[in-house]
Amino acid sequence: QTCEAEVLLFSVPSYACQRRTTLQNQNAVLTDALSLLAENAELSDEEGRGVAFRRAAAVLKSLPEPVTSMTQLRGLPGLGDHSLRVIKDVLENGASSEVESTKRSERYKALKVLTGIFGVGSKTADRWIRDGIHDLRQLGDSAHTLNRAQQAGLEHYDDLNQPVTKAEADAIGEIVEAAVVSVLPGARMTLIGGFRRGKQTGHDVDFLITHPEEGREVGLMPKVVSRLEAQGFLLYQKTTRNSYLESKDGPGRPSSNMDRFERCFSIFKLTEEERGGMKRADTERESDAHSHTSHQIHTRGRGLEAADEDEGVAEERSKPAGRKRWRAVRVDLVVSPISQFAFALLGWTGSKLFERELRRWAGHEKSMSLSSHALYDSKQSRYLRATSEEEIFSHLGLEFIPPSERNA
Ligand code: DCP
Ligand code: MG
Repeated sequence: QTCEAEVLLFSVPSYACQRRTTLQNQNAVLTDALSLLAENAELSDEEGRGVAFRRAAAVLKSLPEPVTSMTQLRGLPGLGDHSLRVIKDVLENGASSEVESTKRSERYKALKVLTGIFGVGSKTADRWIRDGIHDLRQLGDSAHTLNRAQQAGLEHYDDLNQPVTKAEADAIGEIVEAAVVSVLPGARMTLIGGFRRGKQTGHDVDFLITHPEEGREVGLMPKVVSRLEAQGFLLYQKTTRNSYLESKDGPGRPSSNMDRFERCFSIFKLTEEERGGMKRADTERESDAHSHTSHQIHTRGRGLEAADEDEGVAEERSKPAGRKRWRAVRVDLVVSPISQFAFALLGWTGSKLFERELRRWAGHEKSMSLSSHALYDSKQSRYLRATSEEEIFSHLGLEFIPPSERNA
């Protein structure tokens, strides 16, 4: 950092994978604004705009102090005109008019509600909106047929839109690990995704499974799934070799990087006993939009008991017999052969932007191609092996960034 006159200036390298980004975000007000615009762009299939806003937000997340004036942004990478306008608006007026009008727009609200259904991506949501469907009630009343994932998503809408806690992730981890080890002794399981980066909540729980002897992992996923199913833990599951599944990750998803692992998308049934008697009230509601729509389905009597608990009194009033004693949680399982484990671990730890930036760095700066399976060096025309994340960073000529500092 250099000091120029009275203004504190920051010095930030341009790729997120060159920076340490912890969860202690000093510029949350600004990054929330930019993230909302990024989300809106992604939901509207404007990938480029989405990435630009994500990059701008990530630069601000990496700063050690809150930004208080536009002059502090001089020389920072990744801040385009549009992002700068948004930041200026927030700094000068306390809020961005573009963000506020986006939040109020019917289209944004409808996209949020509809893509909040597991199995519904931006394209499906857009099609429905063009057919006049803006909320769950209209969807229910329409003649649209839902696929199996979407039906499960709708059925467990409230639960799946409530953040998963670390304690819940750990409880599920114990159950899944027991199933994994029982069908393949010696197999190992690692928590990946946001929880590995130290997040206290997430939208799902992600696990990576492998076995120290190459090849022993083959055929493991169906066995694990059968076991969990027999134990009554799965409300929904889809196991796939090709990971293409329409998801709210949308167009940003680099499916080519991920489509070769055995993967299982599931909805897990976590009972209160397994959660160790944790109360639902421990977790926060995610957004007003969701509570609002959940109320709509609730009043239509779709039997989403979760809504009762939010309202306290409603519980006694309408559901004397049974408070729901479990919750649904999205769980993703990935199986990797040990030879690819380090790449899978790095590729599935995130954040999404950090991953994107790693691949951009590899391609643009090193003429290499990085995926969740391998690292290919185009100059040497060969694959570079690695048995740890540290080795991969080293191949890439990057300083090692631990998971807790990959929260770009
Ligand atoms: N991933 C990725 N690109 C995507 C989707 C996923 O690189 N388009 C990788 C990085 C993610 C990881 O997979 O961190 C898990 O995906 P999630 O969508 O579960 O993301 P997180 O776990 O980071 O976030 P959340 O806390 O919302 O679950
Ligand atoms: Mg996750």
